[in-house]
Amino acid sequence: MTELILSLDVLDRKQAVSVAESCAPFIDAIKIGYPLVLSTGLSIVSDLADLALPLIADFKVADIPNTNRLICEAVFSAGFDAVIAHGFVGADAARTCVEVAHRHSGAAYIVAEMSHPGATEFFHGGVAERIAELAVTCRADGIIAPATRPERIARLREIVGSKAIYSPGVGAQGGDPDEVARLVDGIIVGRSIYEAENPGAEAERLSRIRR
Ligand code: 3DU
Repeated sequence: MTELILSLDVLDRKQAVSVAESCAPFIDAIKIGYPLVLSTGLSIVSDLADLALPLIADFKVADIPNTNRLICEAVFSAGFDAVIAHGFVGADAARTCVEVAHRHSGAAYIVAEMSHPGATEFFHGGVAERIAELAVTCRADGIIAPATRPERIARLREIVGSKAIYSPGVGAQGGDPDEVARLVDGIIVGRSIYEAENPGAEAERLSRIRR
């Protein structure tokens, strides 16, 4: 069944914990990025630990191999279960993230193509395909692909095969959860859930339409 991943991009610790608690019965993981961590510090990881859900660090790691290694070591030491890294930095840098993740029994996902309109400025002409190939070569656990362009997900699926595809861009960015859920292993949803009047109810609704 397609997973539902909550993208917890709120800035307030109490709100983050409350949204996560209300959604917990209906979601498979929580994705945390710079907005929340820069607002609350890494202690938000222990605040969410009781929910016993995998925590994915969406830091889109994109540096030289040594710096990627230092970042990913800090991510897993903080208690995260997975990290998201960019692939455009090249195989050596991306592979470092995968190696650190696996050493910590965690997972690493590589951004193959992004979901916003401006992404097409550089993610075209086979770039995303090459990054998806890199993700396979580097033994990443999966890729991130855009829910706003289902035809691109289908193309990238041809390259990564049974590797996981997680897809942001559902809801607020225009992606259709029904259409995308059929193509991917997990949909990543932020604003549609945490800005809803009742985030738990919205998470439950999305959990019912996923395949
Ligand atoms: O648009 P939403 O509010 O559902 O949030 C989507 C999340 O996924 C957000 O954290 C964003 O930074 C992340 N993301 C994308 O939206 C698109 C990408 O290509 C990669 C990550």
